[in-house]
Amino acid sequence: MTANSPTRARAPQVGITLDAVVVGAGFAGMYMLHRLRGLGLSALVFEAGGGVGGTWYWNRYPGARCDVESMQYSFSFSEELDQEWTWSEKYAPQPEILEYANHIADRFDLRRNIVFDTRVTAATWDEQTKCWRVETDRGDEVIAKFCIMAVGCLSAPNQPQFAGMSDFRGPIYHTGQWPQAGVDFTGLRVGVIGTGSSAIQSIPIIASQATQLTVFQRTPTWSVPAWNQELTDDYVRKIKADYPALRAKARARPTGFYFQYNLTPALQASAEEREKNYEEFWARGGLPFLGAYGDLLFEKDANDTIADFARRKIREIVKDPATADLLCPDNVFGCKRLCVDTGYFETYNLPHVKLVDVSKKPIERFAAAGIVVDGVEYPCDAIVTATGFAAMTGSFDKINIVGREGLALAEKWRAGPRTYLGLATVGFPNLFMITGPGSPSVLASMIQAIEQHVDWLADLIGHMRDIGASAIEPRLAEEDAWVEHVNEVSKVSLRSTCSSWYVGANIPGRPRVFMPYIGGFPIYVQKCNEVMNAGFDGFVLEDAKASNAAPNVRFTERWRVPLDMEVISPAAVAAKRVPVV
Ligand code: N01
Repeated sequence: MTANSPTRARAPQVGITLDAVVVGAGFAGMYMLHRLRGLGLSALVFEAGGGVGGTWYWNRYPGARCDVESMQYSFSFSEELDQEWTWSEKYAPQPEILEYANHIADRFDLRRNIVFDTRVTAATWDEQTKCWRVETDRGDEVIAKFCIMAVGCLSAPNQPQFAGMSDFRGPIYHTGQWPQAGVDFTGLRVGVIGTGSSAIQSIPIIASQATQLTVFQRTPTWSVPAWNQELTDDYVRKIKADYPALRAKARARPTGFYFQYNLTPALQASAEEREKNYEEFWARGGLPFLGAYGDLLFEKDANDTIADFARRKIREIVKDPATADLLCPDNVFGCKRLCVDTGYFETYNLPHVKLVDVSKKPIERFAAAGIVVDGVEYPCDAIVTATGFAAMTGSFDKINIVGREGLALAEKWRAGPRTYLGLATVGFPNLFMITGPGSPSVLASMIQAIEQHVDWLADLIGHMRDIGASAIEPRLAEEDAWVEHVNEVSKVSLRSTCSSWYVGANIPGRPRVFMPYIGGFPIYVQKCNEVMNAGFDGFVLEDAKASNAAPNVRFTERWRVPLDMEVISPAAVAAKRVPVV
């Protein structure tokens, strides 16, 4: 792996003018940089971390791995890249994904335009020059025509402030800001707060090291076994023999990744048929378990059948009935992001692992050597807060983004994010978001969602250069209509019914708005393509010296896949028969 932090000691960059500044060097920022350079444009990426990888740079907690199959959780823009990289496991572990990110940076020679260890603090639109002034915590102040936010959807850690936190004598680790050197819990009494995806993955590994593990659970979580395994040479060879075909099939799916699912409604099957079908999908494991029937996220009665099945699985695994009861969720199955685990529920059969319910009596305080709940102190030498993120908008909140007429983005989004297609927002010309709120983003395979956005933006930016346009911004009517549509579509799904981070409800005080677009990746992509075909319909282009009717499409073309109409036709949506993961 190449050394990651070539820029730790450096003089600030002041006064340089660029075509684009990209904020963040995760997969989104790296691919954007690659495309911008391919267009012959000057670009600089600012990255807060010491290396590339974004989410995969920060989330180094034990057991971190992807839950989209690795052969699909990778870039698809380069057939050579697909052929030369080989994943070792069905679900890639974090170190391997980070290695892949570093490989991308090296292979496409990206590091020379990335400034590490530097956090963007402000971006201000200048109406005179039609440029953004971008400032950082290292004193940089650069001017760019385009400011592209590649800040990630789950990148701003949520660290609740518990009473007495500073009294605690041991270390406190947030899963999303894990120490680079790793943590060895051997011989320690450990407390883990939270039972979302990060906790589910880390708890079995922490339990294998700690002398005592206490898990503080506010809401029990649905989790499906990963059945992770090493990939055989034969399997990899078969996929690589026709990788483009798999990529194309994935692009046509509501989630942007391919798996087998069943479109029939759950309640049409007999109880015996359902049981058999759920067993088969459980045996395949992972997120595709939700594809067992077509209506599971639309009809509560249908959802109850999968929830009953999954509760029975928990009770079969967990030996102590009282602990099993506590671990059984009573909310809609898959309403919060479904978790995928390896040995999570089994961990509670270990004698040194204890589950503490904090749903009714919350954590009272941290003491010098433990956590106090309902007057009882649970001893801890180290505490892990697996308490999630300020999702979708949290990373925007950290930057003082000021658009036309002094409007702050934080102010505009006070009641919830408003965007056109999750790509841009009125009042902030030439400011783009990759997987922004209002786009499929976290409801699709992230890398595919990123690629589609970057390709579309690269075509837009190339087109603006071709026609001499100085600025672009959505029209208010189209933005309002899109926000309305995102909101309407979300109501079709049971996912909008619970207090998840999808709706900002995991953090007190955040507006409750369903943030990602749940209408399905291909339908969204089709909308983006239509907007482009119509000369960026819904946007206002300023100072165009040539016609803006026919964009020269370079990269978006590969996203024009035929829709798998059986699965995602508008009729299927209306009939609530679109499997969503
Ligand atoms: O965060 P979460 P995460 N007192 O928000 C609890 C992706 N991801 O980091 O549910 C006590 O899901 C909170 O309780 P509650 C994936 O999209 C992917 O685990 O709010 N508890 C919850 O149990 C995922 O969904 C992968 O009642 C408190 C937990 O902390 C997303 O990231 C792996 C509390 C937070 O769970 C976020 O996952 C990891 C408090 N004051 C993450 N505050 C893979 O690809 C919060 N909690 C596999």
